[in-house]
Amino acid sequence: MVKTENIDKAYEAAKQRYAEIGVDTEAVMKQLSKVKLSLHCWQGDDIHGFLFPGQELTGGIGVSGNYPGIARTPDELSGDLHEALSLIPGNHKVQLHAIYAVTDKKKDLDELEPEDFKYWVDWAKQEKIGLDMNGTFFSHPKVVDNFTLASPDKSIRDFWIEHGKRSRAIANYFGEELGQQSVNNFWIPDGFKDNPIDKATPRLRLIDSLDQIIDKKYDEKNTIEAFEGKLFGTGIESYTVGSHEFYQNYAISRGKIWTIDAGHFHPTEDVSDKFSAYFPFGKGLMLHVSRPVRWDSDHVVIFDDALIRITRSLVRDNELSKTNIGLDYFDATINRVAAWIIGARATQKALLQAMLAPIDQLKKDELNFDFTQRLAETEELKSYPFGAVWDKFCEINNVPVGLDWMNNIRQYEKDVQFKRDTKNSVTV
Ligand code: RNT
Ligand code: ZN
Repeated sequence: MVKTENIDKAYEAAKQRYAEIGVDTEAVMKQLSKVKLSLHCWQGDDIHGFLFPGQELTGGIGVSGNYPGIARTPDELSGDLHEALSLIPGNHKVQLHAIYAVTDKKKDLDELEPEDFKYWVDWAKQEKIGLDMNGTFFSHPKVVDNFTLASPDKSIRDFWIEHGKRSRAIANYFGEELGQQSVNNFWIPDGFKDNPIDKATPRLRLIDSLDQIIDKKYDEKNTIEAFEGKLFGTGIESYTVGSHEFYQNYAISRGKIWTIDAGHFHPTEDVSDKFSAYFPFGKGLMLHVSRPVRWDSDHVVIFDDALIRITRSLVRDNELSKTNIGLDYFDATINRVAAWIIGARATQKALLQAMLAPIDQLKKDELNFDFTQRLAETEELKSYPFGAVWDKFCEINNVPVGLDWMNNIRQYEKDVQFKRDTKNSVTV
């Protein structure tokens, strides 16, 4: 166990060091406690959901690993989410996918209603958290030849349009019931493995489908739609209908939100450079914080350079209030609850480090073309004692400090996760 007196001593010293450069650690901790992360429910059960047991995962996304303790029921998944939330400082949100509906009779994606999510709303009320939404446009027989909303087949499009409309009614219900806006994220897997002849028409079909979905007006206090592009996916390497430019333009022209998934770009692209180019035109941003590794876009988020660049841009350019930060990755080679905690805590640490900087002073140096000062200062800042402030932040938010949260996980595995009968699991 990390000793309280050591946390406090280190924090007092850190507070002084930051005060010397004009940074108020108390104010920064307050600022950090206001940033909500949206935890992605699908990390807990390898994106299976509850609507279609045994359904194969499609859409070019894949989960590898078979660490014991996967959640198989709504109670197991919500219990695991509760465990994760209790080990992450602050108050957060959870993002659901349509396939996580809890229904008494079998229902298809074009039949879902708000009441099919009552289970989650009741749970969210207990947890005092908000819910975000995602339509599920994959892992379903009506994804035909990698096409959904942009399919040339009208009956396929109509099925998915209806699903999109239903997802909006559900997100609106989340907002109404929980008193905070529910972001409804749209990602579709449509595209071609090999070079298409016609790159234009599928995009026009997608616009038409999306326009039909968003036709009905909902109060934005309750819900707003976000649209997520991708460079490519496995199986659609040559052409993605919903590319980044497509959705950025779509979101701007329709007064909606653009989603940037940090794993969806070419590896040398700096995602953090995109926010300030978008915000003068766009209403808001949804982030899927993820970590690309070679061809995979969904490794567990860690405190790496790409993440630090993202949080620095959000903080320095004052974009946090217009940005919804969600997590999106899946790893079944490690404890799935720990995966949530590692990614969430890494994101918060990166935000904290970005906030612990004399930003106004740095901006002045830049305005004065004092690039020497700017570079020297930003380099020194990297080894300032932000870890001591992070520990204090955990302490005052009543979550374990340092690695202590792993004791909770080891206990939770023993008491809960390892007792689950994996023989009955749909992943076997
Ligand atoms: C896929 C997108 C999408 C999914 C989730 C499960 O490439 O990133 O956000 O990961 O909807
Ligand atoms: Zn994503």
